[in-house]
Formats: sequence, C-alpha cells, structure tokens
Amino acid sequence: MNKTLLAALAAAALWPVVAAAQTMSHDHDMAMPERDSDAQTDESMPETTMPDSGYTPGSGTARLPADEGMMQGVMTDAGDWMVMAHGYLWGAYTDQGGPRGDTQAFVQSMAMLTGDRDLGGGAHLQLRSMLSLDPLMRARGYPNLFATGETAGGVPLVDRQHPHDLFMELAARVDIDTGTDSSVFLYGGPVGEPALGPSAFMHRRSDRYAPLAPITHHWFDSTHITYGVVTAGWGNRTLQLEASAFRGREPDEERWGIETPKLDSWSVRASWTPSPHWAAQVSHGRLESPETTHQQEDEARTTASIHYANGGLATMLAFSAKNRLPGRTLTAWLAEANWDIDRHHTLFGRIENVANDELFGEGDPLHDRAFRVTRFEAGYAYRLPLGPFDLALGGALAAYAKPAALDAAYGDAPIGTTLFAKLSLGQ
Ligand SMILES: [Cu+2]
Repeated sequence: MNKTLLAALAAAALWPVVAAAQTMSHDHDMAMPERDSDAQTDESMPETTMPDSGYTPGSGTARLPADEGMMQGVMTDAGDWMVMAHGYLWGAYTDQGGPRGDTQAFVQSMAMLTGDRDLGGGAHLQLRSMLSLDPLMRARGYPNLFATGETAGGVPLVDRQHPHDLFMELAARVDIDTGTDSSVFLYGGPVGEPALGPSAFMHRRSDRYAPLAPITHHWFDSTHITYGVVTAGWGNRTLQLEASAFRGREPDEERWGIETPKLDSWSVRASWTPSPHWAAQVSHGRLESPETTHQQEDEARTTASIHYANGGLATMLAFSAKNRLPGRTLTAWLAEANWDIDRHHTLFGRIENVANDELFGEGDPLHDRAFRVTRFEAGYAYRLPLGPFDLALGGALAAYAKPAALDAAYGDAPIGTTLFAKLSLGQ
C-alpha cells in the first residue's frame, strides 16, 4: 500500500475529528451535545434536517426506535447540503481465556459522513460514506471466543472476529414523498447494506459499549458490508416494506479495496415502529455462495428482532435461522441491553446462544459438528463528555455455557476479560 494513499485514508477516517474541531471553533451552537435521557429534545438541532419521523434510522435502511435518538455527531450546513459526521476510535485489550482464547490489544474505528439535501418536488437525496481503519488490524482481526466467519490467509477464522473493510458504505438514497405521510425510496451503491437482519451491531444503541462483536454476527448482521446493493421500499411512520438485490459473497480478506459488485442474491424485510419506544423487523434473504470456503453452498437466512428504547435504556431481542443450501439449519438467539443510568454511568450486557458447526477445522474429529454455545457478557462504562465527544472507559466479563465435548479444546470454564477506552463523536 503506498504511503500517500494510506495518509489520505487516515485523513479521511479522522475527518470527523477535524470537522468537530473546526465546527467548535466557528460555531458553538452546531456542536451537538451528547444525548442524555433527561435532555431528549435538543434545541440546537436544526429543524429542517431532522423531521419527527417516528423512528431512528439504523444502518443501511434499517429502522430503530425513535427513542434511541439520532446519531448526533457534528452537523453543518454547506449550501443546500446538510452535512453530518460521526464516528469512533476504540482501543481495547482482551484476554479471551482458556486454551483457545488469545490475548491482544486492538483498535476499532469508524467514521461516517452523510450529506442530505432536498431536490424539490418532495424528493430528498442522501449521500452516505462510512470508513474504517480496521484493516490495520490485519487479516486475523481480534480474539473473540466462539466467533467464526470470513478468512485470513485462506483459512477460516475461528475464535476471532474479522476486521471490517476500509469502505463500509458508499451509497446513496433518494426518498420521494407519495403524500399522506408516506414515501418510496431507492437505496444503493457499490458498498452498502441490504434489507436483511436488524441494524448492524455497531449502530445499535443497545450494543454501544460491548467491546467485542457478537459471536452471532454471521447470523444477524454480517451482510452490513456488501459489495453491490440496490434496495427499493415504501414506508410511513409505522411501517416499512423493502426488497434488496445484492452480492451474496461476504467480503474477502483484502480489506483495503472495493470488490466487484454483483446482484446475485435477494432479501425482503418488513419493519414496524408502532411507538417511539418500539421497533420490530422480520426479514428473509437468499444468499448466493456467501462463503469462499463453502463455495458450493448457498444460504437462506431468516431473522426477526424487537427493539425497545426508553430514556437511557436500549434493548434488543433477536432470532435468526441460517439454512445452508444444501445442509443443516443453524439457529441463534441474541438479547442485549445498554443502560445509561445517568450522565456518567452505563451498564451493558449481552446473552447469545448459537449452534455453530465451524469451530473445528478439517482433519479434526469434531470437524463439521454443530455445538450450541451460550455466551454471557456484562460490563460497565464510565462516560466523560468532552465537548461533542464522549469518552467511555470500561470493561466487560464474559462466561460461557457449552457442551462437555468442547471442554478439551476450550477449557472447563474460560472467562473473557476486556478493557476499553472508546472515544466517540455522536452515537
Ligand atoms: Cu461485520
């Protein structure tokens, strides 16, 4: 990778930080304070850009409860455009415990820049970009016991979470008013997220401070970085119906580049936001050959999730069934919550239960056997508002319930310990 390009990428990823500094020095009113349960109506929010839509936009075209609050970050007007930036830089150290649990310090990052403008005639345009410097972690990502998915050096990653791609999203969305409080939309781009599963974990308030990716990532939201997506939909305040065409193959291990878009897979999703506190979705997708290591297998994925948010509390309960075609069906459950008790203290937790048949490689006697594993994780974060930024210092502990057949490989009772410092701009 050439140095100029790397420097440019680093600059792009740090854009929100620079933007925040500039916005702060030019116009104090534009810097959005961190959302607090007791300050939900933010008077400095520009009225034209944040209509009361009845829900909070999640990643891709997903919907979250209105009470989760907008991704705040920093907003500024640029002619007809309203530009918003947010992101995070997250340092963590984890010791995953047991014979297969590695120890590592790593940095996760994301920067998101969106531009919004009205086109006239009831049409609205949004351009979105999301970048991550996760590829600096290199191909093997970070330790995450019982997580599987994607590859490094052609070998499937097991007990590790893959890094995310530099380009997490490059997409555009057009909404056109169709009267009586409803609209149709078209979303898509070379990198985007199809209408499948709940909003991706890093965009859910309920998962805000959990320092490791869910081990069920490849059941619920692994399609959040997809090379080639087109989604069309209809929605009003309480209901959204949408369908996507997209590339089924998950990202390869070359994390710096953009892969060839394709539209060989499809999904449909219905989302319901009956009140500011609730959101629910059901979705189904058919993925063409998602995994490089199982090229002959397709996948049918069905997910359902319910999200509840109220004041400082955000929660999600979700279910997924992943059906290999041909092959078995593997199911997963996920429950998670984040509770901002007050301005400084946050408690969070996640329980996952998943049947996984990728824990042992070829040649191992346990290869291709499905094991149902439960991970319990709980943690605490101390939050410190720093202007438009939010610094969170915290830690999490994880324990597991698993079949005795896994004791030889994983130890009787591995305990995962993770410490972190997360600097975020907006949610
Ligand atoms: Cu991911």
